[in-house]
Amino acid sequence: MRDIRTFYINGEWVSPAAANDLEVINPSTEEPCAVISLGDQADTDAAVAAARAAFEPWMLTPLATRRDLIASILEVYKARAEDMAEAISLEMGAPIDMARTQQVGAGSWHIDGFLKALDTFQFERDFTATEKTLYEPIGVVGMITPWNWPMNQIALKAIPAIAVGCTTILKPSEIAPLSGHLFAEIVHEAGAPAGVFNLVNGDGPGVGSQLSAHPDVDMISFTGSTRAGKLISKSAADTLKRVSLELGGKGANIVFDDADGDAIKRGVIRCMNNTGQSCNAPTRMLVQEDRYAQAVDEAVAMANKIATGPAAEGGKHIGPVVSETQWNKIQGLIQAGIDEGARLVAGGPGRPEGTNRGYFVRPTIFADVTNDMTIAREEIFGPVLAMMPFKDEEQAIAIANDTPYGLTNYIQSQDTDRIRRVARRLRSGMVAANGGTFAQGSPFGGYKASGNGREGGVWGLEEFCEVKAVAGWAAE
Ligand code: TXE
Repeated sequence: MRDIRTFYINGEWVSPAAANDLEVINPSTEEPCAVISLGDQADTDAAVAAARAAFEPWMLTPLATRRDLIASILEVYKARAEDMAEAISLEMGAPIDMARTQQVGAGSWHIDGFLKALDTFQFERDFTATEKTLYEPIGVVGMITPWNWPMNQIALKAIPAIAVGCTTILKPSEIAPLSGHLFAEIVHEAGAPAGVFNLVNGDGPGVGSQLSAHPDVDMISFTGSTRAGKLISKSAADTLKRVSLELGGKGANIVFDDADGDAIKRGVIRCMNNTGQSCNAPTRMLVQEDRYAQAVDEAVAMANKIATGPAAEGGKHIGPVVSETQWNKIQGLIQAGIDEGARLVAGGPGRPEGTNRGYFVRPTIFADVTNDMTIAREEIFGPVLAMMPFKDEEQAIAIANDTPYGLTNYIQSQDTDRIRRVARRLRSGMVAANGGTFAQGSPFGGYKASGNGREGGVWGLEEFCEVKAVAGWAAE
């Protein structure tokens, strides 16, 4: 059992103002694996004060020095990769091999992407011969992160914020706080000046809303549920701080009748990856009528091959979902699918056969889903795929866009003109065709209820900047 009941404030590990312990549960075993403290207003205030005091000196630190710090963070991050993989698999259930390659790998890839973006980012731009635009750090940034890609989500906020000259306070998810603790150790070891990065553990209604409402915090960067995103925006409203939100999704994967032979298999794997706990998962598979029956058979065969198992075991299985709350939510949605008349073709309610401990969910597929059903509308955040047929391009676009969300959509077709036509009409921040993967530094973020702002690369750096226009910079 790891005891991490300390916060990282002003360059030091400190005890919380008052004791308020919370056990962290290992989702593979349902046993406690760590204990943290939940902070209160005094802890939040101390962290904000440290970040405020550090802001101006850090803002005025030369870019080369800030870049050096990010480069050292990346070095230490890589050296601690195995510690991170263990922590992530313990706190949120990612199988150890997947935690190493994908969870930890995503973080280092993004940090490296920010280093490259820093080399090209223009902090001072000539607007006219006499006017300059200056990109300046917004100030003190509160970062509220979730549990599904815990280390990556911290890196995607803390690295660009620190790189452009902001100072930061992290409140990681209280159910997966090990990554945040490790990240603070990494930043400390890399030599960050006191106050540039601070960590306070806490829950949403406590430290989360205290940061959001804090008059001395200039910006909140949040990743999590649309529900919490709305609450944060309301808490932040009175102080008019900037709020950037990376929220849920309900991605459509449109499979046209000319899709390649691996399209269905690829779609199922992508949906189930990380046990379905990714905001950009393709959770609605729309298949053109002529291919639909065969696609259902292929999807079922694929889902039945996906094994579930404990996070500590090596292999390509999927792990448990993160918590009992999430397990119950997913079970409720599977039952809603059955009750509303979708055809259950793989998996279903309950735990996988032979499992009686751990928050494991059977890889589940529903066919003949209609887009008004609960399982087509709500983000399930588990290994559950909803399949539905469509007639033509117009109908596919209409179904794909008929959702409050707008994060990522997918297109499978051999017809380049069609890919371009459909991609232009999908209302989402990202569209991936034929298994195409996004390049390092590309913008990550959503339309509609999936949030605002963009993370990654130069977009991620800009996110934490104010823009200042200076007239008379040069003599007329
Ligand atoms: O998220 P919450 P939960 C979605 C997904 C999942 C659902 C619920 O659909 O099933 O959210 O997950 C903090 N003020 N995503 O309940 O509550 C909280 O402490 C300030 C999508 O675990 O959003 C934690 O640090 N902060 C997603 C963080 O928000 C608040 C990732 C996430 O918790 C707060 C995770 C408040 N009032 C879940 N309430 C994605 N976009 O990738 C909570 N928090």
